[in-house]
Amino acid sequence: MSGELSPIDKAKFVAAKQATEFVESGMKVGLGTGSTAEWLVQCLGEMVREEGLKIKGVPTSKRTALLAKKVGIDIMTLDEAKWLDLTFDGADEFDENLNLIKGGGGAHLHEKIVATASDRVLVIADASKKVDTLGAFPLPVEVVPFGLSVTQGLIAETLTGMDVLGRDVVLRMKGDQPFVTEEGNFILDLHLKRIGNPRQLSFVINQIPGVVENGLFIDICDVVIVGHGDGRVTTR
Ligand code: ABF
Repeated sequence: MSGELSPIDKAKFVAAKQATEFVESGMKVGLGTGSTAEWLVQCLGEMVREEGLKIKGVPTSKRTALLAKKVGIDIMTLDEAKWLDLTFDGADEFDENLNLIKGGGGAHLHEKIVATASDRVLVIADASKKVDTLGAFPLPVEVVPFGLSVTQGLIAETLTGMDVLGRDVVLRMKGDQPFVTEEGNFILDLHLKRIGNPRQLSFVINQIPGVVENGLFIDICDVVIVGHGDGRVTTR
């Protein structure tokens, strides 16, 4: 499956491959979204087809659901599963406390609900996602379309009192239209450059009416499996 890969894809693949060691037959498994999570879904599919692994997957996006079905993984909804043994997902950034920024793919709402309903959350990432301080990657915030400009203004105002370096709040676009999430909402990307207190920021942003969920994952991730371009894997 790994063939001739670029260093970045090799890093994602080896992290995903290593992560499969945490899976056992009979488990209900959350399946994240993004290119790294897709490597994991491919690896799990291979184990289902060739080793008889029996799992039920709960996908966090339509894209992941399609891939899971294609590679032979049985899927169910989170409501059918009720609780999960394990969730695997990617990240846009992680710090030494295993706090994350997610949502670059626009799926962080489902990802956070699924991760919160899991006994363990394993993040798989290439080494470039490790940062000393979160915030270089713009923080995604899912908001309802109603009153968008008011919500946008309230977020910008709230940021003036926060320990951040940048304060631009930008509506995510797809072509000339706003990007729409699977829940029919919009995404505001917060260009903060540095987030001094992620826990406080996450709490404060989620108090604003119109905000559905932000992409900071605080105290949710249990392990990060880091792949490197030379094929090494390290665990944090
Ligand atoms: C999902 O995919 C998102 O939360 C995150 O934004 C993104 C990471 O994508 P990739 O693995 O392609 O870098 O996990």
